[in-house]
Amino acid sequence: TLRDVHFSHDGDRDVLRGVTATIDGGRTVAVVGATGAGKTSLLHLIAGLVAADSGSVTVPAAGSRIVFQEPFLLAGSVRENIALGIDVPADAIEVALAVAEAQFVYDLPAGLDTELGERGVGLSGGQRQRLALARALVRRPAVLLLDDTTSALDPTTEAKVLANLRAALSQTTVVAVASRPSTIALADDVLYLDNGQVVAHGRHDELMQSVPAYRQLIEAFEHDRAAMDAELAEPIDAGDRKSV
Ligand code: TTP
Ligand code: MG
Repeated sequence: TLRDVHFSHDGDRDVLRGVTATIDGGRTVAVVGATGAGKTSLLHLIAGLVAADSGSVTVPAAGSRIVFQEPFLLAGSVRENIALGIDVPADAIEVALAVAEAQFVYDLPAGLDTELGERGVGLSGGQRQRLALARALVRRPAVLLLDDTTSALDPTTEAKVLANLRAALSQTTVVAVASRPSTIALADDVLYLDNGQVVAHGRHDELMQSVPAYRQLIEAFEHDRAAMDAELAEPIDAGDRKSV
């Protein structure tokens, strides 16, 4: 369980303005909002990466882990990239890879011993995201913070990962920034942020009914997603793809 009653400033401009939210332990909460609304800043606060200027952020003592949208890879083996310096039993790695739908690593030339990074094998965006998720999972987080972590996955794989997380981590609170409507609909609750403020907190279908601005945002996300899929049908440079 975590409770926030806080403000946060970046320099002289408030990024989060009087955010109050209680997230019950064990739930999956989607953080939804337009670009710049303060979603990443909110996760940074929960993770303790930044401090609130006023108000308070309370998280369970067991510690939280944040997985970023563009997960970094170190020059090192798959195993080293997952363990990142902690001692992880082999079966824990296996379980984490299964939950993250990252079994592709077993098909790499040397499996878990395959060297990654500049001198090694390169991974796709979706593969990196899944590996980064496995890295977070072996740390047995009490609160798992995902910042559009699964956005580069196809919708089917993304839905599988979320279902796995729910099954494997019934005690873990998951706070996930999400922009794909089908993903948002899977969360227990939605925290809708606009311009640094919590505008609504409730079930996705309820907010769709009762909060017109939320419904418009979701419709815009759907529209963007459709445009992206159409773009994918064209032979474009992969570098032109936006992440939503
Ligand atoms: P974010 O919290 O990054 O907004 P967001 O995560 O909702 O946006 P996106 O969907 O694009 O990821 O930013 C809110 C404001 O805070 C924005 O004006 C940028 C600013 N900001 C900083 O100045 N420093 C930081 O480290 C971060 C994370 C944000
Ligand atoms: Mg962000």
